[in-house]
Amino acid sequence: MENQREFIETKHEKPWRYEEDGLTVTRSAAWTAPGCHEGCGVLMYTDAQGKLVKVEGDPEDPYNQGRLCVRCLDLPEVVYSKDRLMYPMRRDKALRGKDAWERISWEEAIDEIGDKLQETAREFGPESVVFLQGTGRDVQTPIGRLAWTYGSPNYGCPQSGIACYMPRIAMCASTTGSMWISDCSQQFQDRYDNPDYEVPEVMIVWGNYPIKSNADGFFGHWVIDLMKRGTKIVMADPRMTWLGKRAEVNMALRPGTDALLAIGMLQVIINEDIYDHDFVENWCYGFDELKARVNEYDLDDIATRTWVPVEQIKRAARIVANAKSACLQWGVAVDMTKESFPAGQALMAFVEITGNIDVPGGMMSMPTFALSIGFGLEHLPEEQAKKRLGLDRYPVYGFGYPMMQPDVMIEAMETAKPYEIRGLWLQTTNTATCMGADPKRFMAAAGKMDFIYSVDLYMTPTIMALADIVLPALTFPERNGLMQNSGAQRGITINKAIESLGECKSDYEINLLIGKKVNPEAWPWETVEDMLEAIVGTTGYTFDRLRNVGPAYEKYTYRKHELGLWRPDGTPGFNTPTGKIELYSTAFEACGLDPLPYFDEPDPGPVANPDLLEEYPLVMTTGARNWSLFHSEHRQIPRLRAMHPDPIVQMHPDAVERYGLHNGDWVWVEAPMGRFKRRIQATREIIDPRVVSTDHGWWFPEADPENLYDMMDLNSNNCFGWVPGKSGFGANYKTNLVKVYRVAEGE
Ligand SMILES: Nc1nc2c(c(=O)[nH]1)N[C@H]1C(S)=C(S)[C@@H](COP(=O)(O)OP(=O)(O)OC[C@H]3O[C@@H](n4cnc5c(=O)[nH]c(N)nc54)[C@H](O)[C@@H]3O)O[C@H]1N2
Ligand SMILES: Nc1nc2c(c(=O)[nH]1)N[C@H]1C(S)=C(S)[C@@H](COP(=O)(O)OP(=O)(O)OC[C@H]3O[C@@H](n4cnc5c(=O)[nH]c(N)nc54)[C@H](O)[C@@H]3O)O[C@H]1N2
Ligand SMILES: [Mo]
Repeated sequence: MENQREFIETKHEKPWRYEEDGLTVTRSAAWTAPGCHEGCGVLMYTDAQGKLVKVEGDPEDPYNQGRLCVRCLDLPEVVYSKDRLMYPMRRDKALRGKDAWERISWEEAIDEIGDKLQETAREFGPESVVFLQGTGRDVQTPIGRLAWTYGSPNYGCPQSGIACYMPRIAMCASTTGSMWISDCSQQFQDRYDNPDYEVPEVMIVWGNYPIKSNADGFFGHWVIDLMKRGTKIVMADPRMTWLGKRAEVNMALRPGTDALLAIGMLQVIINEDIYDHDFVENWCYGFDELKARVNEYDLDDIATRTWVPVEQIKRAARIVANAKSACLQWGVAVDMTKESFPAGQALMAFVEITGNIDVPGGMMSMPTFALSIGFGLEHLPEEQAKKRLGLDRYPVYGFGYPMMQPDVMIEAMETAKPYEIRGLWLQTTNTATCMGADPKRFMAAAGKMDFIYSVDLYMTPTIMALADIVLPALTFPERNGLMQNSGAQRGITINKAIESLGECKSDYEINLLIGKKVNPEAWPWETVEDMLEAIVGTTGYTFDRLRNVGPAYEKYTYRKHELGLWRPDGTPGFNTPTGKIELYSTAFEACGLDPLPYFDEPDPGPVANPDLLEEYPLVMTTGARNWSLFHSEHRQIPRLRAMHPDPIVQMHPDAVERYGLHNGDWVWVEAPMGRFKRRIQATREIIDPRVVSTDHGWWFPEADPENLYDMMDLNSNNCFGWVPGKSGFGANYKTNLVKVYRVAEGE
């Protein structure tokens, strides 16, 4: 196969497996399970019995350079947890919600699933089965493949508006032809020492807390590396944080007003004429329209609504625009505002009109190493592809990622329109506890399904409530795998260090077994290793070679638009209809959407619903990540749980006092739609007295399974409906109106 790609490899002193002080060390990459977005280089230490005893960061890996988070350091507790699922189990459909599982063999499980899928395809069409995953994990590759090779176009995430990363990706892809991330030298094997690299003068950290979340292939400690090298931080976060304290400015905006604040900053940058004229004239489309649009807003009104003083908005805008280089490190808060597209557009415009695209220390494009999302899509017949849920209502879903629209999915489950949905495949998602909005509605809709199958490591409230068969998956030390997508920038193998526990199988193997039942031609491999070889082979590597020389970095070229490297015809520019970065989006216009950034007041919110304020006086944001828990995971891991033992709601001490409450009280947090329990964590000045911030994904694995481990009382998503933005992307998971009151005795 022709392969013109150029890779730079990592030099290792030792082979990928070696002996040290009586232990065997296996070099690998840490990616799920347990959940994580990273692929940090790790060294796994096993003893003479083959037991995993210790995990350390790999100092030779350029990505994390020896550093590692607590969830990896505590990996042996996760791998050997007594709560892990150990064999396949089945439950009578009539007993959903009851702890009435029977152990079955793999053969029975795979036969039953395979037969049911085939029968359903014959009777209702394969589109009647929906294949759902949670957040991005390396094992998502075979999930999409299973859906498409079965013939279903309905693969995706059960999260309203796919309000995680996809809105940013879809927006960037539509307006620039690529996805852009902060340049922290992660694309270079020699990192900060690379001669082409320059440290950004300013990093804008917006709706993201990278130090704790390390999201989407971005290692949070890079921000600190950069600060040590002189980078200044400009932040927008309703809470004051460790990083916020060290920033030039932290704009403590009202949750959900991101688009408005960004429009305010753009107005300053444009009206003070501190943007990059040259870049705008040569490479951007629609600047005059953008200028006119942002000037429709009044800066004083922006300050009043966002709660950020005019002087602070001006200061932040000037720091960004006057910097030699600036990058945008943005997070899920941008997707979790319902109108996430215009919010993202306004934010990207900072780095676009200041000429920070594809320059050192600015925004870099995100290449992938090998085949990732879309692996197997060619097997989906065209007439099936057209049936993807949501394509007709939200045509922008036709650009880029082939995922179905989840809010249309839940409607289809309820109404059988545009066609019947008969079954769910849940792999790597605890939907009712975490990803889905309005768990009552999701569970009622799922209750109508003819069958629900799930693959997980642990019993979860979702599986206990809904599944008919559950299959036990492997953690990453027990299997091989490949880091290939996310913000990876590099290829690296995941290497098995220990034998698998119980009867658990890897997600890849499970899908290979089922794939062979439903479409054997599309799953020609005998083993998972053959499949991985096929994937890695598209780069010219073999698995074994990559294991020895990885991570392998594809040569990165800056200023690709000047060199004609984006467009299929080789002319300079970007891969968009106008050949330029579209500040005014012709793609959105073609889809009937507003082509320019705008702001819609969050609803419920204090400005949209002043009538609600008397009863629900506080603005709530949710989900800010903590060190030891990944979404709904890790609650059953003693040391990690000890770091964050209870679900919390953070409140300013004045607010705690105003409502007659105390630090540590158990309270109900109640929105117009529903309520959930939390413990008060009274903060100092880190949070505005008008705002509360709470964590998500809670259940108590120690509680009664048949009460769904108390999940319904603990679920912050009782307060959020399935209500996406106008584009079908984005949902308000991070803004609502609530009241807080003490839990009564016995409740
Ligand atoms: N209110 C509120 N809700 C939110 C958020 C928020 O900020 N606020 N954040 C949202 C976001 S951004 C996301 S991405 C979603 C995440 O939602 P999910 O991805 O659904 O997250 P989890 O609840 O951790 O569910 C993952 C399940 O997969 C299992 N698992 C982990 N690794 C593997 C694996 O390798 N194989 C298999 N088979 N199973 C595995 C875990 O044990 C767990 O039960 O939650 C969303 N929910
Ligand atoms: N430990 C751990 N790491 C994780 C996860 C996890 O569950 N645990 N989840 C992973 C996943 S799937 C994701 S998507 C990422 C998400 O990770 P991030 O993108 O970092 O998102 P959050 O931690 O939810 O919130 C980041 C910051 O946004 C602030 N914020 C809250 N509301 C708003 C708002 O309206 N506007 C603005 N500008 N800021 C706001 C919060 O105060 C918080 O400090 O983390 C990933 N990493
Ligand atoms: Mo996410």
